[in-house]
Amino acid sequence: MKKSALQQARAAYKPQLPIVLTGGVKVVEGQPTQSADNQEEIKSLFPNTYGLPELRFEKAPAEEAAQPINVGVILSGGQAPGGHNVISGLFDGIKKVNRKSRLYGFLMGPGGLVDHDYKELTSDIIDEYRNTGGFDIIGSGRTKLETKEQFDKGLEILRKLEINALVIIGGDDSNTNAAVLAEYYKEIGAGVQVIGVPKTIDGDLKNDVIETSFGFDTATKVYSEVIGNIQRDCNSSKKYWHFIKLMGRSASHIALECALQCQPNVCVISEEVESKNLTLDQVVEDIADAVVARAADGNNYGVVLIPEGLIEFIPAVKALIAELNDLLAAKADEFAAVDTDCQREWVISHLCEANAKTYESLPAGVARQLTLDRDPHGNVQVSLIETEKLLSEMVGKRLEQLATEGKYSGKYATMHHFFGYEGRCADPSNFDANYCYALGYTAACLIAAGKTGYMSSLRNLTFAPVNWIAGGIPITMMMNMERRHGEMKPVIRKALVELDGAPFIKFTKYRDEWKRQTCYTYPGPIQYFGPTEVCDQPSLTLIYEQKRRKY
Ligand code: FBP
Repeated sequence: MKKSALQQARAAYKPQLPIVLTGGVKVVEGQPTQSADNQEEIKSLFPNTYGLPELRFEKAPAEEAAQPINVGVILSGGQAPGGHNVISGLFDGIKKVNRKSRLYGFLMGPGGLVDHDYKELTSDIIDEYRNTGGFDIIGSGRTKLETKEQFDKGLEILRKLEINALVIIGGDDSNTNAAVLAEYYKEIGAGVQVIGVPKTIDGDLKNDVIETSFGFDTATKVYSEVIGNIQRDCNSSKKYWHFIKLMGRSASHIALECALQCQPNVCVISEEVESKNLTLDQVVEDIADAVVARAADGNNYGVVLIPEGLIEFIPAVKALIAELNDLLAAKADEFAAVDTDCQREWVISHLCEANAKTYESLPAGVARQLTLDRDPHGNVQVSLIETEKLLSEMVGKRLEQLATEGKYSGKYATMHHFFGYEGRCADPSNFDANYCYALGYTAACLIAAGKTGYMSSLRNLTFAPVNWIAGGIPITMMMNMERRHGEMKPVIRKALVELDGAPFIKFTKYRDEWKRQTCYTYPGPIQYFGPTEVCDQPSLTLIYEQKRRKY
């Protein structure tokens, strides 16, 4: 396959490992842990893997293990830059334990395990994918691993290939499944360990012990580059308001990071909308304010960032979605049998009065999207809702009204964008290339230490990689009980933007200035070669959250 000049140069990049992982390691155990909430329920659901201690690796003399370890790996859910480096770190890690160790990749996500669809990943294959973006080495998928039948079917192939451990690279839902699988295999004495790796561009798989998920850094840098380019274009022609929707599912971490990087005129943060109990009209009013104020200064242009999950956070819509989730779970067959043209009426007639009213008030396309298929984890597919168009149209209507009242006399022309898929498979930034390789290598060390039910962890991430702290975090420690598909389930708690957190506070300090004035910054493309302050900066979110100096 023909390789670009950058691909060739990047193939030679050697990810930096934390110093503790450069020889042999020994495990240091911390105190027993507790789940994030609902401790009694989680403990009873995970009797074999609850309460495990946090683990930290320390340097020890290197020696080859007597037995090879065979490992299976699964890429689960949406793509995130750096997945290939997790796999190459895992490969190098298990080969370091014993050179006869083997790595098998299950194809197209968790479904590959159940369907026995796999390929062995040899050094020739791995070398083709080092430091590249994408998940194409084995593909990814969103099959939810949840039933005993699936686990048992998976065990058949794991036994056949003499696999000792399975590594699941995924987001909060996939790591929840990793914990359930680890518990089940431990309970039945299957002799298969399960280790999770925190992946998602959305940045919502993080907590006190997991500093960030991989892929967030690269994806937000890609989006910030293009937002910066749009801002420059907008500031040159001075004739459009650009409405840019950004991926990120429920949480607004991506939008917030891009706002900190680019200083747009407006950035809506869903978590704030929810906490202030704002209606859609109030969100529109706030954007219209910016348009009016800038028009008064002669600036009929601007940039608005919108997180893709916004609609779910408008309290009235949130209540509607919760009822729809339960309704569609309970009456799935009845709903499916209703003629498409009559589905709207069917839904309205089955909702409580308040939710029926909200449903009727939404534009038909948006309302319909809320009733369409969830992903296998029960999430509304928010990336399919065109919130950027919805908001820009509503702002347009509000401006017409203000014009008739003599309060606005500017010009309002709009452009719409959705940035999501553009960033998910970019070549990983140096940060993600190093982080991912170290996550994979750490997973190999956890397996070699005989651990199961753990998530691979690196901390101290705002420092240079040599100083990162490697170890394992019990997955049950991150869990609580939540309602899914109409039932209470144990899940990893999703990290939303904290309104008292440092990144949001930083944003609120400057946003009024950015709203009226033109304060755009232009982050430019990711740089792989050059001075460290250009190439190796972690995300601003991570820097502000860790409240530490840049390195
Ligand atoms: P994960 O949560 O699996 O990492 O996926 C993230 C994401 O990119 C979201 O930001 C987006 O809403 C969703 O995937 C899109 O899903 P799909 O790839 O199935 O279109």
